[in-house]
Amino acid sequence: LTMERDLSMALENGELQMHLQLQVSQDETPVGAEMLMRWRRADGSSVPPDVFIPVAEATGMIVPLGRWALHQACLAWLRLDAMGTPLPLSVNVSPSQFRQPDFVAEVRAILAETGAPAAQLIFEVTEGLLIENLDATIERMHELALMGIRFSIDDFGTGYSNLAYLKRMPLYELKIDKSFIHDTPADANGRAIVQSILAMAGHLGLRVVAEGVETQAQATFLSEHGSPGMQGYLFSRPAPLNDVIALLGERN
Ligand code: G
Ligand code: G
Ligand code: G
Ligand code: MN
Ligand code: NA
Repeated sequence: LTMERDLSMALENGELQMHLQLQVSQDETPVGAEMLMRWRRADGSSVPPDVFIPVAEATGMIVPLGRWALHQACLAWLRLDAMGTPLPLSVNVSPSQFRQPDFVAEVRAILAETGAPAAQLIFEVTEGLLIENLDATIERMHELALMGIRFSIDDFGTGYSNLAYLKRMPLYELKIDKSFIHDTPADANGRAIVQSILAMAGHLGLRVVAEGVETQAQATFLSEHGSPGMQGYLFSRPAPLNDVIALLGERN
């Protein structure tokens, strides 16, 4: 496939870029940012990540891409810190990347090389990670957590339905999938699901981020039900680091 071949060249050709999307608290103070990979081909066309990430997963390209993304996240954190606006950064980690035998060693090496603090990184993993080798996965999460890395379950509510694993993992956060946020506040089932996740996370002592917040009505609903962190186009779109630095600078 052309995309497969092109993707394997994209990294060395400088066609990949990491964008950042701010996460905000109820008063719209930035509290973190998610690193999101973007691929713009030499001809100027963009390939959406929900198209190329699955290809990268299937071909094993996600391993070098994920390594590069983590390295970029560390560099981004250091630049934000140098500008006086340090923010915890969330990095998406694919299941096949997480399962690489040398994943922990690689994370350690990137942290050592860049000097970025592990405690400023949040690894977003999906429930798909929990389908296979649960014991080995949880053991590896604990190993990384001991280094200071924090963990978030991305797209929470859309995958694996067994909640028993939540108690066994060193978790920091749940990210409520944007499909549920989309259904608030208009839809009664949507409201019920979001309220239930917020209540459960509260009982488990987990931080929550609501994804895909696009309307003021959604933000108001969330503020009335526990004020989780919020991420979405209502507040800021994914953007290159320089744009995010400029935006944070304007606030100060
Ligand atoms: O960034 P949105 O803009 O379109 O991302 C679409 C999907 O691609 C999401 O599921 C997101 O988690 C995934 N994604 C974006 N960037 C990365 C990345 O750096 N690594 C991995 N594994 N997934 C990513
Ligand atoms: O990693 P994850 O699957 O959570 O990726 C987040 C995805 O959500 C990215 O594709 C990002 O571009 C997208 N996104 C961020 N904010 C919004 C939003 O307000 N609405 C929608 N529909 N998508 C969003
Ligand atoms: O901001 P970014 O270039 O990462 O946008 C990713 C996708 O999300 C694009 O398809 C873009 O058209 C769409 N998008 C950007 N801003 C908004 C928005 O405010 N609302 C919605 N629904 N989609 C948006
Ligand atoms: Mn994510
Ligand atoms: Na998500």
